[in-house]
Formats: sequence, structure tokens, C-alpha cells
Amino acid sequence: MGFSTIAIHAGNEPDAATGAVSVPIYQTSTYAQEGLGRHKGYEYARTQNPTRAALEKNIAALEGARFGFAFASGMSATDSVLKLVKAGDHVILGDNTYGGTFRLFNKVLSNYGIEFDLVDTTDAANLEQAFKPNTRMVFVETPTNPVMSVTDLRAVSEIAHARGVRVVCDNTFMSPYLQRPIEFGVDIVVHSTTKYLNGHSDSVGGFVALNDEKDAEWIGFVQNSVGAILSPFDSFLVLRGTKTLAVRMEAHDRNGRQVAGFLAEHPKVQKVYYPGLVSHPQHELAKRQQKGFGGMVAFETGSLDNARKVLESVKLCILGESLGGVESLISHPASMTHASVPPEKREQLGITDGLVRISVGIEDVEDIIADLDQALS
Ligand code: P1T
Repeated sequence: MGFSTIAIHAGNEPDAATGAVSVPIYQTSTYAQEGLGRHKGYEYARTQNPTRAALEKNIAALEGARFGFAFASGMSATDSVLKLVKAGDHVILGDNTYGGTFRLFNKVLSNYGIEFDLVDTTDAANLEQAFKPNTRMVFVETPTNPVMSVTDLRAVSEIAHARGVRVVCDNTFMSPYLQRPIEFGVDIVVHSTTKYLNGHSDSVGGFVALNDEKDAEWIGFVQNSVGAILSPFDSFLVLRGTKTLAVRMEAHDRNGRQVAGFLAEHPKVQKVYYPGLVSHPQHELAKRQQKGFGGMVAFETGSLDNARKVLESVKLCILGESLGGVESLISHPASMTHASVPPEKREQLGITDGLVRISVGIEDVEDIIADLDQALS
């Protein structure tokens, strides 16, 4: 079956009791039991909820995974995956990730004896040298937030698997429509469903998709034991969102390419970060690994002053954190999403004070370009 058919039907069976075509929001905390140890498979709503279960089936199918778990946020999904490692274990973390992912490793997990090194995973030789005897996981984001570096998922998976190490990929920027990491050998996919999967900027959530039965059993155990579950209402919203994922991603991709092309030609823009541009260092890899280039674009304005002028002059694009919604959002990574990354590391990655990031929405692209044009001038 094709992607859109799966998106619309997986997990979305008509309700057995009423025939409702949309999976109902089962807004209940508990379930009546017929007798001691006798029930319909639902005991308590942290453990099982039919709306959440429908979403879990849906996104797992979209990622080509056997198992899926929905969490309260992208960060809680990542944190739960990190519960596969223990004190004394080492994790290789891509050197550019969402700032909150770095913060989780740097300020939280490090307190629990989990060691990590930041590695530029766009360079396979670099990665080979980073393994230690206690390395248990490689965690990458591709393309990265915000400088859009692309990591070769097949190469990373081969290198890690040769050492018996799991590979995790944060697939938030692409969504399963544009990239399916498991097809390249990745073991575990994480998402912030807050972004493209939900797609309407009205829900915060996260997801973990994987094939390994033992790891899945543990993630499910952690989900129930820690309790960072996605609510029934949010599960409903994301389930509604994924039905239109393909058409939305096509539109984000189309608009993203045009906005990146416009910026690349603009005299006030010094550099554009977008894997769809032939000038992008991993353009050929992105063409092989991704079905498109998506709607995330970053560009260098040269200074904080210039960035501020652009960010405060836009009229259609909305200044704010987050991405992946139907509306265009514009942000300043250095002071917003990546403020928790040390300044020298930011500088090294290209997250300068002059860098501006756009999540290109699905408005009419001429209007987005006209807005950026007037803001730049
Ligand atoms: O916000 P939350 O749902 O917890 O997701 C965290 C997260 C994880 N992974 C990636 C790649 C992300 O971009 C995010 C969140 N990012 C933003 C809020 C942002 O504006 O970049």
C-alpha cells in the first residue's frame, strides 16, 4: 500500500461500538472491569488508551516499524530511548541537534553517569574514531536543526552495527514521508510530533518507532513506569494530522525549495543552509536518502542587528519557536532553540548571531517570498 493509504487507514479502523469513522477521543482515566483479572484489555489509561493505541499503530506503520510509542513531548520520547542505556555507558551524539537534545545529555543524563561525546557524524571517519569500549548508542539528527547537515544513515548504521551498537535517528525535520531511517538500517526513530506529524501547531508530543522486540518491550515498560504518555486529545490531533502528511509535506517541500532559491540569490543573504541547493555539501546524499528536501531553511544575515531587523520586520511569517506547522515560522536559533549550546560550540557549527531559521509553511509561496523580501530590504 502507498504512503497516503497507510496514513489514512493504519490504526484508523471504524469504531467497533458505534461505527465512528474517526477514532474517538477516549477521555477516561480508567476502565470498568468485569471481575478480578477480567477486563477488555484496558485497565488504566496511563498503561492503555485506545486513541493513543490507534496513533501508535499509525505512525509505526508510516515509519515501517513493528512497534510505536507516543509520548508527551519529543523530549520525553528521546529521554525514554536513552533509558536503554545505563550508568557507565557511552553515547555518540551528533554535534548538531536541537538545543534541547544537547541540554538533556549535558545537564540531565550526565548526572546519571551516562557519558557522551559530540561527533560530526557527517564524516564517517570521524565517527569510526569516536567509539569506546562502553559505547552503546549513536544518536543522530538528519538534517540537523538548524544548519541542515545531512548524515549518511546507511553508513552510520553499518559502522555502529559492526560494533554491536544501536543507532537512533531523530526524524523530526523530514517526517516519514520524506525519510524513512529504518530502511537504511537505523534501529530506532524518534520524533517530535509537535512538528510535521501533527502539522497544525496545536499539540506537543513525541514518538518512538522501532523493530527490535526486546528494546520495544523496554520502551513500553518505561512509557508506563515513567508515565510521560501522550494524552487522548493530543493523540486524536496527531492522528488527524498524519492523514494529510503527504500532501502537506509535498507543499512544504515545494515552498521550501523556492524560498531557499530566492534567499540564495538575495544580495543581503550571505549563506543559505538547505540540502536542496546544489551548493549544499551533502546535496547528493540528501537526494539519495530523502524523498525531498522539506521546508526548513536557515540563512546567514551577517550580524545580530541584521537578523533582528529581519525577524522584527516580517509581517506574514510569525516570529516564534517550533516548526512544521502550516504557517511559516521564523526564529533566531542562537537566542531561542539553541541558547543552551555553549557560544563557542554554536560558532563552530555556524549557529551565529546572524543566523535566521524559517520553517516554510504551506501558504502561497509568492506571499512568503514577498514578506521575506520586504523584511530583508
Ligand atoms: O518540543 P518537543 O516536542 O519536546 O520536541 C523536541 C525536539 C526534538 N527534536 C527536534 C529535531 C526538534 O526540533 C525538537 C523541538 N524543536 C523546536 C522547538 C524548535 O523550534 O526547533
